Amino acid sequence: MITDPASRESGFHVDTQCPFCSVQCKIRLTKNIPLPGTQRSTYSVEGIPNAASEGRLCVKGMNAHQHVTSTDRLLQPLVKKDGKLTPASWEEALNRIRDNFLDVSERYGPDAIGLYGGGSLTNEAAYLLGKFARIALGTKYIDYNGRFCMSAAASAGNKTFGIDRGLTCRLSDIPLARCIILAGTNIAECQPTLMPYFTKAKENGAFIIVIDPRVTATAAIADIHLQIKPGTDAALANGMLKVLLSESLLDETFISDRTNGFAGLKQHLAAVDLDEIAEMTGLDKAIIHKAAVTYGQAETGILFTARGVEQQTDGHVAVRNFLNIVLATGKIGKPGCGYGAITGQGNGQGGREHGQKSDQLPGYRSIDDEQDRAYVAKVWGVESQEIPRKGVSAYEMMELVHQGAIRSLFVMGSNPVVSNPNADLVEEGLSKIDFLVVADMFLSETARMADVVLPVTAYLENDGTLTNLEGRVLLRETTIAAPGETRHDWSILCELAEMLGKQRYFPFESAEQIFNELRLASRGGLADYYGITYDRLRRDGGVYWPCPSTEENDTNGMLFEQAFAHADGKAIFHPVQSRLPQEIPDEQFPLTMTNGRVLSHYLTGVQTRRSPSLAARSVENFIELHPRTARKYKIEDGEWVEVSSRRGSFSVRSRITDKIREDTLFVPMHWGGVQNVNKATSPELDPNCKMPGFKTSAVSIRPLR
Ligand SMILES: Nc1nc2c(c(=O)[nH]1)N[C@H]1C(S)=C(S)[C@@H](COP(=O)(O)OP(=O)(O)OC[C@H]3O[C@@H](n4cnc5c(=O)[nH]c(N)nc54)[C@H](O)[C@@H]3O)O[C@H]1N2
Ligand SMILES: Nc1nc2c(c(=O)[nH]1)N[C@H]1C(S)=C(S)[C@@H](COP(=O)(O)OP(=O)(O)OC[C@H]3O[C@@H](n4cnc5c(=O)[nH]c(N)nc54)[C@H](O)[C@@H]3O)O[C@H]1N2
Ligand code: SF4
Ligand SMILES: [Mo]
Repeated sequence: MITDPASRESGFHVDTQCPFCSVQCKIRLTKNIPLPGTQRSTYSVEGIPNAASEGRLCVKGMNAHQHVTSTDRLLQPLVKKDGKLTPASWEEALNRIRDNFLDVSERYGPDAIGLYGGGSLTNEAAYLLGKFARIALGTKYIDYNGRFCMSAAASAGNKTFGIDRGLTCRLSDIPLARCIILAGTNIAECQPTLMPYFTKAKENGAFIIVIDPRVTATAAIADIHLQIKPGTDAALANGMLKVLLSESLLDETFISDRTNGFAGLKQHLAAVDLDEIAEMTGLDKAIIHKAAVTYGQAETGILFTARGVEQQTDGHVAVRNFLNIVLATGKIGKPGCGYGAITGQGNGQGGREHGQKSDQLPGYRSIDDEQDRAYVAKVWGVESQEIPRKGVSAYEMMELVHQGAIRSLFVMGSNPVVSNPNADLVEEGLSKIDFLVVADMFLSETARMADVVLPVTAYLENDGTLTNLEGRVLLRETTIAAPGETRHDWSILCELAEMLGKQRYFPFESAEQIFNELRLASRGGLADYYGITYDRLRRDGGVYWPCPSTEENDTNGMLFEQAFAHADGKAIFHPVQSRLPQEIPDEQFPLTMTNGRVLSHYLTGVQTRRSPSLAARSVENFIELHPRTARKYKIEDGEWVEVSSRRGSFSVRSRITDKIREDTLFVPMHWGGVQNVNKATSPELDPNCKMPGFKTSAVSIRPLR
């Protein structure tokens, strides 16, 4: 055990979980005691076998401990005095927050306070943040960064299947699939330890179809690569459905027994013209035909989507159209079949189930549903009228900040000035807000703007559960003490609640006690965790939800074997119009820019840049462009370019590659400041789920000489 991460005298040994992506690989980390005569401790990292990662780790997991032991860690609260963040005691910091919240609430009403959470928080912290907003503060304004991540796929799953769990099957089904479609997902860089499931499928003879405007590391395993024009996935899915229909590759029995609404889809497909689809998507008609037929003919198949399809203003319906393909061919609810929305953040799945979304209560309950409200009110010991109604989505909260309607904002586990679309507006809003609190391990771009910064524990020091991309709940325990004066997210919320006079609703002394209340609050909901206990998690290593009973072990991970989650047990087809991307290139902004990730950095890079081994792999941002595009705009490889859109401009170094479409540019999202791609992205939101159209913006580029 150690008390200070910088301590060089003592060693430790801890079994933990990677803090980054949704696979949640299990790690054994050992800090070795320095040899006599040497100063520096060394660390050994091993993957521990568990059902998802099977003992593998990627480069981020191997080096995750480096940010935890970084000398940049915040070890003491900071309070702004004379415009400067200055070390302060917890008492002073929390008093500042309490005084402000009470004052703002009295003067402008509780809705003038906003909370902004994140998908890296444990289930316990995410649950408590939702409860804190509604019960300790009484505000309706709470949302979280998963809005930018999972909202399109989650809402599509809810509408089509009646439930949203990232994978409807198990990872172990992947090697059994004869055809796999990977739409807008770059698993090789974003969930690298899952790649062996796909290579095993390929060894078993699977045919792999990748849909991506770039030749990614994932596309390297593709048998067909559909190098699509950004933002046209819904149209491609229409083309594939048309082929499946005309080639009679539909599963008529499945359609009639297990679904509703096929007649409407069929009627809609009659008007779909493959030549038009080819034109819109920039793909060859024959290759669309081949992809559809291969998937249709395969005995088993799994279709995956991720942010490439989903972070669009039609992301919700684009996913629904891919789900139409899955349903029409009956490839779901049986071994080797299913759909997967590849979840992003470590707790991207659990973080969207227990109430940090503006429209949601724990257990995936709806904040608008009277029965749901009454149930949760009972668990919380309040009247259901006391629970506020729904608020607005993450970016809309930032608009309210900008307009001055939200006067105080509490950010826990996010770096919104970098990760929101239209970042200049967000930065402007936060720079003039009355009061900003950030709970973080580091002085992120957002924390730097705060009035109070609260230092929190990192994954190595903080107990809790996280739910991986499969819907498997995993327990992360620790024996390592909180360094310096850092505190757990959940204990900060409990203490603040007490200071606001709401102690009786937040009497928790451990993460496990919070989890036990979460179990009750989720009981009978769609995401039912009631049957999951810490002891069971310790014993079984991980448990799939839904898990309604502590008694029987009836969760095998496969959903929809007998029925879908709608009241009548049937899934719903939804006809989707093909449309052009949200922003069409024109004379002034002639190119389409998309964006995404690289292997060694995580999200806004606040953590990975503090890991020397990871930072060294990618030190600065870049823009990928095709050689012919580079020639046209007189850009040389490696030179700085300015990229501009209707929203704003940023500058990055060029990287010329023929692995991208000629009409498309690609920029990673991991850097803030002048290199921030989000200065140029569009804040237009998908009306169905409020996902911003991150992945398609019309831009211009010019060399910066
Ligand atoms: N290394 C690393 N891993 C991560 C993360 C990270 O930051 N770094 N973040 C985690 C999180 S939170 C998330 S959400 C996931 C994200 O995981 P992914 O969604 O796989 O990641 P992205 O790189 O954003 O986008 C995936 C691919 O979509 C393609 N794409 C862009 N536009 C389109 C389009 O219009 N249509 C189609 N079909 N494809 C398109 C991009 O070229 C890219 O290769 O990764 C998780 N894992
Ligand atoms: N252009 C563009 N923009 C995007 C995307 C894209 O593909 N393109 N992707 C979007 C997606 S999918 C996502 S998920 C968002 C994510 O974007 P952000 O929400 O900004 O995510 P992070 O960069 O992980 O920021 C998390 C912050 O919380 C801190 N942190 C980590 N763990 C904890 C914890 O346990 N407790 C507390 N209190 N703090 C913690 C970290 O140090 C960091 O400062 O970005 C979105 N923005
Ligand atoms: S980043 Fe993801 S794949 Fe890599 S070690 Fe961490 S959890 Fe595993
Ligand atoms: Mo994400």
